Amino acid sequence: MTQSQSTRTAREKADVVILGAGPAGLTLANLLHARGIDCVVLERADRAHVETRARAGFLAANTVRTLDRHGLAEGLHRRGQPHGTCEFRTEGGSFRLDYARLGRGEAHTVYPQQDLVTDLLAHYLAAGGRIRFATEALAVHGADGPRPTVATRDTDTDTDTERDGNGDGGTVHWQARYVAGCDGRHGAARRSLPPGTPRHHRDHGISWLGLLAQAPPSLDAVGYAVHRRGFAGHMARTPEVTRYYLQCDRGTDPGAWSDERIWDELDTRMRSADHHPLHRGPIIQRTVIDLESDVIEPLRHGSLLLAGDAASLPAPAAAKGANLAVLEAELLADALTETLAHGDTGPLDRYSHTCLTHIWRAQEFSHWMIQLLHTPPGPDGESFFHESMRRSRLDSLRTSRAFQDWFAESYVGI
Ligand code: RFL
Repeated sequence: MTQSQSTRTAREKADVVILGAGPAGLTLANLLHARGIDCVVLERADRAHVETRARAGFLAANTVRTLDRHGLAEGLHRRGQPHGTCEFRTEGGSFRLDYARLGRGEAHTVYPQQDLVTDLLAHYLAAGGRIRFATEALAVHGADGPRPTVATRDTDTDTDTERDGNGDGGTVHWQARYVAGCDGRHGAARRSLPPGTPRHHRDHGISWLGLLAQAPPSLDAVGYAVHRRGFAGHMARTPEVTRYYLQCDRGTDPGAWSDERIWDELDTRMRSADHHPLHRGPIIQRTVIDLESDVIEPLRHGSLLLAGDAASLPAPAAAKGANLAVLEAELLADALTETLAHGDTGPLDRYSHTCLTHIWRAQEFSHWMIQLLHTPPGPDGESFFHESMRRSRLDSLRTSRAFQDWFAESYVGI
């Protein structure tokens, strides 16, 4: 470090330093703060960005129960919508599954992720919780010892309102007893893992155009269209905004898809002519999502613990990521509380193993959904084989009550 850098270096402290203000980081922060554990959240983006980042929407019954247990579900109950039906549209016809009446009889609640994050943040700040926006974690050092540090830098030197000073753009080193890596798959926590840490990764070779339309939902169900031109999906978000997906070629430029082309393609794959037309409106978000899955194993490296997308990325075909994030945040909060408040390190020692059991089940179902919904890229022969298996699976799903119960339990379960 040069002399000029060292003069701009400051030090701060918290027992638990949480990287990232997504569903994982903010759930964890709320729980720890409520139990009197000294913690701080460091978030790279500014508050407005965090509160408007549209991603998930389908929250599992277990997620709602978890948030309820800690008084964090008020907004969700006020504005979220219960949801328990999905509709498959295929070459051979369409069928519906009222999954909330199958399996364990559990439904989803549809509540946009940015609203959940806004609620969690408001609750945390109202309770006096500490957070630093526009603060990027660069690296976690010393995680193999009892005093890890996190090196950070300001990403917005003009906005000091959410920080306690240090607005000079210099480096701040946070000293902690534990660091919770909740900063997603491209965050500093993953980058700070020891070289050689196993990352089990699968690229499914499939891409989606992920779309948000300023238009009401077109059907009162999740829509899964299996079509020879590729998969198309429909998922409610709010009465005014609906999420759609279109399978597309890898490397597609989202800007090359006009609104009209998107709606025409959605109408074709969703077989609107056989049902009813989709409610059209301006496309307000279009991104290409390459379907990839990965799991870091173990989730604990000394005093650095991973949760949410930083721990495991399930491809979004089964709506598991935000649900796992909340589940892991609660497990981590319990484990850190036991350790820091009562000196019992047992739950922290078991944290990784406990989470991985849930993570691999979610990964397995997400993989199953990907195979159900897509024609994989590959030689014709393999595709024919896959097509036939997929048709057979859809048949089982349409006709077998036992299969439907399994589907419902896996679809909503976490
Ligand atoms: P997040 O939400 O990505 O938050 C991470 C936060 O960390 C910050 N950050 C940093 N901060 C400090 N220093 C750094 N170096 C940092 N690097 C990053 C980021 O700015 C951010 O604020 O992770 P978290 O909390 O683990 O939550 C995971 C969920 O966001 C994710 O799994 C879900 O969105 C996945 N997902 C869905 N999950 C569901 O359970 N149900 C759904 O319906 C659902 N739909 C979806 C989805 C993901 C999607 N995309 C974007 C692929 C739909 C889509 C389109």
